[in-house]
Amino acid sequence: MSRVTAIVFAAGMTSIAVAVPVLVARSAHPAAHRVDVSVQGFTDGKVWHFSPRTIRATYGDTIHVHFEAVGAGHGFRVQGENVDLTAYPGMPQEATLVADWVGGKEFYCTFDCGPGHAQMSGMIVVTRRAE
Ligand SMILES: [Cu+2]
Repeated sequence: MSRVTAIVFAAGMTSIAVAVPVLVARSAHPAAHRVDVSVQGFTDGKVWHFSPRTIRATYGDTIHVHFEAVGAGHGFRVQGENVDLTAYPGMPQEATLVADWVGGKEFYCTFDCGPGHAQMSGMIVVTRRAE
């Protein structure tokens, strides 16, 4: 091995030695999580509401929604997302969506469940993933 070849080889090995730990450290960043949320739409005679009213996730998370209707049929649609469920008492529904935005997106009832129907909304709040 000539001296020049040895220097080039050494420089190459050094850059690999630097690059590999950086790449490993990068992939060790917190991975996206699965957020499981059980949402209930309530019609209890006085109050129409979702529980919880706020779903929190971090950017990139997969949100798995288990949606149950209590007291009457209820809908669960998420603004701008391909999620549109209708559940009836005893017949829960499931949906999965990826939190690929930062900020709030409203979810709301799409089933005419009674006088409190218009009050039935909530928010999915997605925060930035830490660098
Ligand atoms: Cu409704």
